Amino acid sequence: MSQKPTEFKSANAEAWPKFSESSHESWLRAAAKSAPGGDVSALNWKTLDGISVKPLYTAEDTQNLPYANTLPGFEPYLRGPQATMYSVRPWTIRQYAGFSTAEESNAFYRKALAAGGQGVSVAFDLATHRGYDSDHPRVTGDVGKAGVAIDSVEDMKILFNEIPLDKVSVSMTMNGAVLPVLAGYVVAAEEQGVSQELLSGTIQNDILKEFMVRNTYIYPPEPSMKIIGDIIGYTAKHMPKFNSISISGYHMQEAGANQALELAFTLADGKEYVKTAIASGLDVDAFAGRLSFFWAVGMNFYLEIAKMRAARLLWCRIMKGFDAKNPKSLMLRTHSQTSGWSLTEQDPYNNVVRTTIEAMAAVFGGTQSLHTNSFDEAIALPTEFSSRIARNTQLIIQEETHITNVIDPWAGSYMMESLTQEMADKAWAIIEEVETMGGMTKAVDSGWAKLKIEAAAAEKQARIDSGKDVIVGVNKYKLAKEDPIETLSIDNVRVRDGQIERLQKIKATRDSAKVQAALDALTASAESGEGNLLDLSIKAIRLRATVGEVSDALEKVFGRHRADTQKVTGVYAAAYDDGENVGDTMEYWNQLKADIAAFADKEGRRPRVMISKLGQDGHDRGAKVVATAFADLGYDVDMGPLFQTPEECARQAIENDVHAVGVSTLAAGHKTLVPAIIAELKKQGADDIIVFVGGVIPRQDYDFLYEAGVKGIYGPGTPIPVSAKDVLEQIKKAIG
Ligand code: MLC
Ligand code: 5AD
Repeated sequence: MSQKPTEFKSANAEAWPKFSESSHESWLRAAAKSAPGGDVSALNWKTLDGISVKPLYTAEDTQNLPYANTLPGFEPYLRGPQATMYSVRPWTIRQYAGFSTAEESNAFYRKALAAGGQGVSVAFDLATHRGYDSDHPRVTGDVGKAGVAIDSVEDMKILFNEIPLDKVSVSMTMNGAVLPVLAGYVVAAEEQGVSQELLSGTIQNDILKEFMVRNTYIYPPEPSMKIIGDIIGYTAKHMPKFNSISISGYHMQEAGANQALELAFTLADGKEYVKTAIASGLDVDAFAGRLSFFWAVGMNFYLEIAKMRAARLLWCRIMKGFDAKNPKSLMLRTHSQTSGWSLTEQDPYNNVVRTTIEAMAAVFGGTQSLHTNSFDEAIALPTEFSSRIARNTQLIIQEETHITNVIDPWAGSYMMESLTQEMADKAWAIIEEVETMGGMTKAVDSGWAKLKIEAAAAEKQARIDSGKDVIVGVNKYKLAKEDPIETLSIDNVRVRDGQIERLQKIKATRDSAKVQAALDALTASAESGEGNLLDLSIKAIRLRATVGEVSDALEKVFGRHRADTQKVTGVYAAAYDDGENVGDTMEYWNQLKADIAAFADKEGRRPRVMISKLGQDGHDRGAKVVATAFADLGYDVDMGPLFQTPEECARQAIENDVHAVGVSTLAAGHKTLVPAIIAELKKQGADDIIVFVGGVIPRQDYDFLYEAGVKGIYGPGTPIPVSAKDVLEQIKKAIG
């Protein structure tokens, strides 16, 4: 298409000279002169979603887009749910935080609110997520580590002390133990003098993605969906300002999903929750206005903005399909968080820059609420200093840049409007694929959805390890020497002791008979399906039943979910096998494969490793990717199930006669759990099995782990072939 002759008009039109005309054809000829091999199509960037992004977009690309001319605050809400968006009220600065005790977390929240934070967002420890009280033997390594330890409403009251719950909105990231935790919040507010109908906030309550990626489920899918139905029903009736769910794609992207997959699976999850609530007898417009969403925003700047715009378009389309009439039911509102996965342990101050870029994409995408990560993310939980920089990143965007003055500023960009449509089309095709499988519950149950994400993760990792994708400071521009940074460290023995003491006090002072009756009522309701489980949980929590007790009362009927551990094969190797852009890493890869084959010849069997996850840490992206890559290299790989105790892990390792156990740790439990597995192997007579560790481990802890007997530590950013080679050497040494 020929571009219109450029006729410049302005107040002083006379001053402009005539410019010569251009056409797309003449641009192609000009571009071919500098394009590699004279081929302009070689400049297309093929994204992992399968979208081909061109180097140049023109008016022609947007000519036929049906939704490009809509307005914010109107269907299909592509340009934002509010008519005025940030020009009247910017997004909520809502920083996710929680660690150690309720006292310490409360002090942190209050300081953050005083310094510019605008909402609260609670991170619970893994014991709480999985419905265990702090005194449970399975959680000794987890109490107070990755979040705050909460056992009862007494802890909840401390957590929100002097935070006015009728004014400050609170998000709680809770999915497994969602009933006792939400109940605890309601009762804590009540005892603060704030009644339920005034509570504004959000509970994550998104169990489907837990079965795919985040893994803090308790019960199997079916009763878990019943719980969600009860929460949506209860909040629709009694808590009109409270968002009953935060349907989350965040963790999918963190686990490796590309943007189209994240978008499609999340909206498909949303559809499933709507169906569940309707099936429980609710009218769609009675609850759908309080469904909210949650995206990850990573380093794919354009794609992330397009994804967020496409999401609103598609959700409106989906909700029309349910015959929703209330505008609130049709508009997608979302929280966003910058990507934790994109941050590096190496040269960590670079992460401030990455987070800023990602935050800008979230804001251009029209988020309602935002968490910006701290730069020490890949090493430990944020310190007060790193949290301040993260919060200030948002304050600077809100108050210094004037970005908030214009609504949906990317609208009308040839590129952005085209990408938005392409992203919507890609995601819609996946949503339809899920639909033909019978919906997301089925796609999750069969393991299909999880494997799709894991394959994408392995593909991405191989692209980085082979140098095809650049990460500054990790696989290019590496520092010769890394200076250590200060990190937050939590004394979890002290936290656990304190929690146990408080639990004993509560149990000694409450009316035990009444508590038992309330717990029995919960068990009976789980059995019969009669009554509302949130209503009954509130009654039990009011009487000082604990999080663990409420969870157990339901587990008696529902059981505890155990996931299969499937793994993908071949995807990692594929990045090397095509031989493209892998440079000298190819040689390393081939040599290592030959070494492993030689080991097998000599020993009569392949080197065998067990990749394991200990304690309640369910982040298994790394473990899965490592297992895939090791297997592709020629190792025999066993995958331990999630949530093993050191004792169970040692037993499985011995039964399978492995040479090595590799512990993947991302939830700060390493100082407790790693020495424990080494001791268990010894105790069970197998100290010839070597132990190596990978994941998020502060440098300061390396010596401690080596002294405990660990043979290799592989932090974030270690190319897998490098760790695989080292493990092979260590195994050879151990065999002698
Ligand atoms: C906003 N409002 C406006 C307006 N902008 N009114 C008029 N004009 C405008 N321009 C109104 C809204 O309608 C609303 O009122 C009120 O202001 C608040 O705005 P909001 O946009 O709804 O913001 P907020 O309350 O912050 O809610 C955002 C949300 C919510 C809907 C996305 O669900 C939320 O806060 N989610 C956070 C989730 C979260 O933090 N998760 C952390 C996960 S971490 P009204 O009356 O209409 O409500 C995690 C990590 C891990 O998961 O794995 O551990
Ligand atoms: N405090 C602050 N941020 C946390 N995250 C997880 N736990 C905490 C916590 N206790 C953040 C990290 C991680 C993401 C899932 O949430 O950014 O990548």
